[in-house]
Amino acid sequence: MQAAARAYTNIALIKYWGKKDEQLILPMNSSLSLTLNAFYTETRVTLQQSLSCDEIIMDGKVLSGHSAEKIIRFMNQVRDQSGNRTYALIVTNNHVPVASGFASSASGFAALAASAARAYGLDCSGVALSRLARRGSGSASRSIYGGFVKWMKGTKDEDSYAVPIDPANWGIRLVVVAVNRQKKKISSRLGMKRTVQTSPFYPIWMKEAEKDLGRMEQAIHHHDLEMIGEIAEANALKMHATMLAATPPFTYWEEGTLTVMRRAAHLREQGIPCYFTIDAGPNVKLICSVEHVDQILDDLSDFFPLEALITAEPGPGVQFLED
Ligand code: 2P0
Repeated sequence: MQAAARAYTNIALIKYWGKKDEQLILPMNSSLSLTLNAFYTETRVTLQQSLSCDEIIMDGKVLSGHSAEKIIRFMNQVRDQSGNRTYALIVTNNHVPVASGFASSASGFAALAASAARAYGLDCSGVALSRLARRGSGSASRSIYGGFVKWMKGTKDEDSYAVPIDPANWGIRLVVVAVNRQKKKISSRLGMKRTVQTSPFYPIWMKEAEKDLGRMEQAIHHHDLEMIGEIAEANALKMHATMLAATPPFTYWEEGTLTVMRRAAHLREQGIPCYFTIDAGPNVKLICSVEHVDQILDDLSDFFPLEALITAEPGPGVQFLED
């Protein structure tokens, strides 16, 4: 009647941007990510007969409002699937480096899916957990596994889930540059909806994303870091281009975002392979090889405080925690 799990966040190299089904969280395009060891969430779910609603404690504080509603909607699905109507105490803690600016729905819903599935006696296979995590947040479907992970868009609830494709244990690193830690004004959910509905670039994005995915799988297969970086950078730019063409237009980029993009180009001119990717926010992640991390940090430290620079290694998949 209780279970706990830890899940790590992931960064998409081929982005998920747009939903075909908002209720089931089925994506318009398949995506591919790298799970990271630097940021994780631990969640314990305890069923309690005495409760008249779910009680959620996040990072030591009682959670209310929109974030709580999202979790309660998710828990209602867990109760529907299990046939057990008991409410739960949900205690969740995010382990993110101070000042990183990261609060991740990917690690959050992956940890919640695993702990809730076990506590309510649901199927805890990788496929089942990935499908369940997806119902909380699309990117969470990928955090069930470690290393490089592909989320196959599928056509319905049953066949839209992630699969591991490579352990990523051959020296790839991500240098995360925290440009701004404020909560963003346009959520990913809203941003992708607006883009799907209004951006004339959106149909092109879907075609390009599928092409990029195929090429990325080849690059990963060959452990070709430069190819991985080039494809990831181009894919991120295409996703951000869809937003500039939306009505009303928007961008998540800030001045600091552009600074990091330019440093990546500069570092490449110096012969250091270093490529950026950017999610629905101003922060930038630089894809590189372990042997170039120090040179990259050295370059960036002229522009950003050291606490804004976090080096992440590939991380593992979801883990159940014992008492
Ligand atoms: C990704 N992002 O693939 C993309 C790239 C942001 C940009 O997945 O609405 O929080 O909960 O399914 O998973 C962020 O979107 O969105 C995201 P929902 P989610 O990582």
